[in-house]
Amino acid sequence: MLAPEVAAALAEGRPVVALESTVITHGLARPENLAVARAITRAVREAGAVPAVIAIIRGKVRVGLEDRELEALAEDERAEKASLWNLAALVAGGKTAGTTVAATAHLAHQAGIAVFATGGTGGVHFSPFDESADLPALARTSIVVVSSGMKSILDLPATLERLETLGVAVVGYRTDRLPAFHSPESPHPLPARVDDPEGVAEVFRAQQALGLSAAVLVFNPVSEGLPFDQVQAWVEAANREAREKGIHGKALTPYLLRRLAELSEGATDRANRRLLVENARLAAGIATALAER
Ligand code: PSU
Ligand code: MN
Repeated sequence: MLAPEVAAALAEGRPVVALESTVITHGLARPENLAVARAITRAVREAGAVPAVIAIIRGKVRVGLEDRELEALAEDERAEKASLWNLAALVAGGKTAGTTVAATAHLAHQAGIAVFATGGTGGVHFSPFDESADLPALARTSIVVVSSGMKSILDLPATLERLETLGVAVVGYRTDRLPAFHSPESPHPLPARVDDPEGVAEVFRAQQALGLSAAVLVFNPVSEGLPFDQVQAWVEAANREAREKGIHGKALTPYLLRRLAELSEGATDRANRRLLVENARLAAGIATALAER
């Protein structure tokens, strides 16, 4: 299950960063997804940590993929999306799947990895009763998760309220407000702020010393993002179109992301790629800070 390189780093107390794979199988279009996946793993290495892409390959939990396995996963159009409600069945059935934040956080923690980078987490949708399993998973998994906010198609204030209810530790990285994925700033205030990787490591150590088992969710704003109001307007337009065309369920997110890319003439895709690399780099810094004591 553990790649030899990852196992060796963990055994020696060297920094390791877990990476989710639903962004590769479902979040980005082919063949751009492979280039981005490679850019993310490279960013982790350049920042001095070992990348561990987590995925389900033919029924096996894999923590750390070789480049040719990453390539096969990125090209696999039949790869499924593993969250917690189908993870065991995918493993038992010998399937191949990208893992969501919920599944990746669980598997990373099980493997002994303390830091995990993603683009955006799931959250509370506008349609009633559609809430990501990412939220309760973060509530019970002791791990640092670096993201640039929730997917821009979500109900942001409702998601923040839910994080508070669930007791997930939330910190802004060099920001007092919730970043909104493609956009570095929303109007929604955060409960805490840290300004360097060592500060995040201190919060995680305090969380553990307090006996709190929830994740520390670090919100890292994208460096060159899009204006918040502009992205919101595109999201509303794309949602309206999806309703008119009767698109819903599993097809909705890919449809919305593709429409956002079209409406923004590729700017949302560029921001997505940038924030994934930046989050990987920050996660490597946090993993290094945690390993240094
Ligand atoms: N954000 C994106 N694209 C994605 C995801 C998040 O911009 O593909 C993925 C993440 O893996 C996240 C998952 O954990 O979607 C949440 O899915 P759901 O809402 O079905 O739980
Ligand atoms: Mn859902």
